[in-house]
Amino acid sequence: MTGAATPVLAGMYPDPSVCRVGEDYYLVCSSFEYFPGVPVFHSRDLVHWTQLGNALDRPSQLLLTADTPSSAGIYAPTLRHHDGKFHLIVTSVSHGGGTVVFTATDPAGPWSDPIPLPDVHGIDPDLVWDDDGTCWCTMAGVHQYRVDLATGTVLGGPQPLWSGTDRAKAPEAPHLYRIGRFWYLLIAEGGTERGHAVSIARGPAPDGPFEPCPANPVLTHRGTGEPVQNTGHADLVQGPDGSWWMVLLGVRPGGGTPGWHVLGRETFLAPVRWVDDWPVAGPLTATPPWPLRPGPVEPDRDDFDDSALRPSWISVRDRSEEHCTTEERPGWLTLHARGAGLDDPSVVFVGRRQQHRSCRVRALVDVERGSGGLAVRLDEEHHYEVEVEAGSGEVRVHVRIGPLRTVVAVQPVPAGPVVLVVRVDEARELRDARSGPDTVSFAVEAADGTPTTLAELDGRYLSTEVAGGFTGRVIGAYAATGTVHLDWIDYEPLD
Ligand code: 6LW
Repeated sequence: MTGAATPVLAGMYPDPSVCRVGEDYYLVCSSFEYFPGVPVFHSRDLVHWTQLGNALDRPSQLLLTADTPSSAGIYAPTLRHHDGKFHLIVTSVSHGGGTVVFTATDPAGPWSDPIPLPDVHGIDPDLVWDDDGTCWCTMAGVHQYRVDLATGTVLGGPQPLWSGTDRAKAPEAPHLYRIGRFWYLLIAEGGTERGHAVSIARGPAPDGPFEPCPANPVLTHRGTGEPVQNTGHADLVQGPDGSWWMVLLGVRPGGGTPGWHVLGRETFLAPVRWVDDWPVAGPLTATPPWPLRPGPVEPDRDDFDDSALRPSWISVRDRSEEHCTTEERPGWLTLHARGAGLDDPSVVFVGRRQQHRSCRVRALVDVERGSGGLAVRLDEEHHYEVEVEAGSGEVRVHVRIGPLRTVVAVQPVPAGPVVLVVRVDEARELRDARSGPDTVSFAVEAADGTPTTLAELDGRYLSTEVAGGFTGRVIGAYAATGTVHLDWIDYEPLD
């Protein structure tokens, strides 16, 4: 049975971890080189998610510098609620960050300063407590520690645990649960690419011994025609009706072969039923059997009338008031460049995840001096942008694909504010097996709103398969030199 191709959290929201507190659900994702980091969501139905904030929203929590490679930074989190407090554990894979815990009484924040666990090594940390209060921290690999979170010290371990199916690579994303009479160890294996899978084992205690499920993997789309691929990295949770579900990551490749995914790894939902105390998972769905309870949704337009930026806006590695402010020109977002464009890790950029296969982003941009505009970013080596250069009175479309840099369009543009447009159109008809996933086009609007298309570009070069790494597209405004003001920015789904 082919599952739904609808994520419950579209766009680059990978490595989901979910926990339930009463009728409320909370979910967090990896955030890599982006600041603020670790988006925190709330839901009442596991389908509609409203972003509450970002757990790591100040430099003392999140060390990202120009030396932090793209797709490094903050890897897979686990979110758990214990003894009246939320616990978030992540791996900061750069600058010796290692395993770090944050706590909060309110998931909307503020979150604590980091509690490092310097002797806990690896990625994909999981937390669980047993009945006597012992805290078990299980890592990709799979190995396990007993830890004291208050002091960040290791009380025992590391000890190896069941590490997945013979010959399967990358046993990771472990999560431990006490369900009924068993302790269950859920893992991802096969790697986060097309071979990704979810497998499980069970045992009498949090440290095993574990026996693998005879039906492993309990969920995978490898080798299938499913529109969602790379499914894995799951976390289990009980639905409002007491049934069991999992959130997990997947991708939606587009185009011909081998397929390119541009939105990053997204979060999907799947039912779990129990047979002989083993889970049977799938198919993916976005319509669980209980009444849906949509929460507040961000409007398509942001006119920057609030002093604080919405939590969905992310920047590359940091965001200081000196370079990014809504105070300087009330009702506008002002970006002061560091003199670095999108090829540089310290570019001044404010963007949001592309969440739809087809969409249009428009912004009223006033390049007071210098240069800047609207960009579609995968990383420093893969981005397309439409840029106004105030000195020359020109608008240009820049293309960066790996070692190649070029300008594909140049056109005069009147001084003062101008509407710039980025449009992404999913490839509906494939020319042949080599067709890319979409077209990314750029335009500038005349004063009467008439758009002039400047360039139409193949979107495959802004995909994870081409760029590599773990992220997906982010669309937003940047200042390469000088000062750029934005009056408003619209994100319009066209799916
Ligand atoms: C994450 C690992 C993975 O730590 O990719 O999906 C890594 N699997 O579990 C980065 O997202």
